[in-house]
Amino acid sequence: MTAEAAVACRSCGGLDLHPFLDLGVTPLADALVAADNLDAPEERYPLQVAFCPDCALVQILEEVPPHKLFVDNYRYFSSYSDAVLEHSRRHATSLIDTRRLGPDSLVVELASNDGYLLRNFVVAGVPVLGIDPAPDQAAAANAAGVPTIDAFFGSDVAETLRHDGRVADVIIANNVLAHVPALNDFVAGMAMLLADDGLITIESPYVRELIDRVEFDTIYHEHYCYYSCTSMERLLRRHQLHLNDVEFFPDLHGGTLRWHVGHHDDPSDRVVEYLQRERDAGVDRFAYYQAFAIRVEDVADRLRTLIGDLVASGATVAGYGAAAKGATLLNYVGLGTDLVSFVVDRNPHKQGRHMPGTHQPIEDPAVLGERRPDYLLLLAWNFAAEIAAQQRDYLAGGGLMILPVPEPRIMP
Ligand code: JHZ
Ligand code: ZN
Repeated sequence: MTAEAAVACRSCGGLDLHPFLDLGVTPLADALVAADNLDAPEERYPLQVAFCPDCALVQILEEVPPHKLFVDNYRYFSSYSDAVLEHSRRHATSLIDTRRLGPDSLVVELASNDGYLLRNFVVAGVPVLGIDPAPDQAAAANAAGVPTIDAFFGSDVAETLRHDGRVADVIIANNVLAHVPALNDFVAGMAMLLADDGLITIESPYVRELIDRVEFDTIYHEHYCYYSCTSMERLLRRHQLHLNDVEFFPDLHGGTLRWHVGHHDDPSDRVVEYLQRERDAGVDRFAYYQAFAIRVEDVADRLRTLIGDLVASGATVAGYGAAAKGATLLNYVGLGTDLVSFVVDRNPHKQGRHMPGTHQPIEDPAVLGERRPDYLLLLAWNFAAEIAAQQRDYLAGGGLMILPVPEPRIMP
């Protein structure tokens, strides 16, 4: 199966992309397989990561059409993670305070999913608009009282909204810029929709953490791009937008940055510091990425050996979290149902289906009580603390958890 292979950088258009990691030809990470479809061939696409020396953006070469990823096969609902809900509630509360938002304001969220974040503004009486292309999630948001347009955002949507007299005081773009192939059109749309004195906040996993903590499993076809402050700043500047502050959340999705962006140019000391530290570390040069493939292979080998040895000694292993990153991990490491027999996930939209490629059945976490696997491989390792707290009984009964990255180990 081949889709478009990108030859030009999605940000600067540079033609000198340097590949540094090849994860093979893999199924789409969220294309969970229905039980009656297990014999049908799955669509598979190359998964190769490259660095652009012209603007420092890390990106995959393949360009699977977004419709296939976010409309046909998307079962990710943000509301199934308590840590995400709490992080979002705090974000909303702080925006309401610092931006003095009220009944005359407008908060727009791009990729608003099931309304997990915007509902905090709704209860505070602040008008909101969600925009999300995933039909089931947009419908769930509307049903929950969060007005949501079911569409891909871009300059055309921004223009229509502007034409209707809608201007955003705050635009929130959490975990969406990684998911956008037409990056410049998307950022142009944000610039167009933002009020003169408005604020955009953007959250995305930090590429430095991906590299340093060997989070190779967060690479999949939905994630076209992987950001640093350097690449983000260069992208924004092209659209007369400015990076004015940056915050770091080390535990969120393996290390997330939140960038504060506006029409005016007023960088905080933190922005200046982050950019300087990235230059010092070489995040803007290819050498920084070159050894990554060897480290990924080493982690994969060790995880395969660890689980292979456990199973050979008679132990049973299941996976926790039918996460997109779980699909990359199982497929790249080569963990079939002979090694990891099933996966649990509390999202009912995922239960009853099977992991892409490796085909583990996805069950309700309640089955752990009866089936009691000896080990739980944390495919959603980013929620290790939340899962451990929730699985106290499993742990108290002698069950053990395995963390796959940054190096495979049995917890604690
Ligand atoms: P989770 C998602 O990636 C999707 P994924 C997306 N591509 C993205 O960019 C990142 O998030 C940021 C379940 N779970 O969130 C819920 C439990 O069952 O790490 C999820 O299915 N019980 C937009 O899919 C999965 O695990 C729990 O207690 O890699 C976690 O997936 C918790 C906390 C989660 O991301
Ligand atoms: Zn570039």
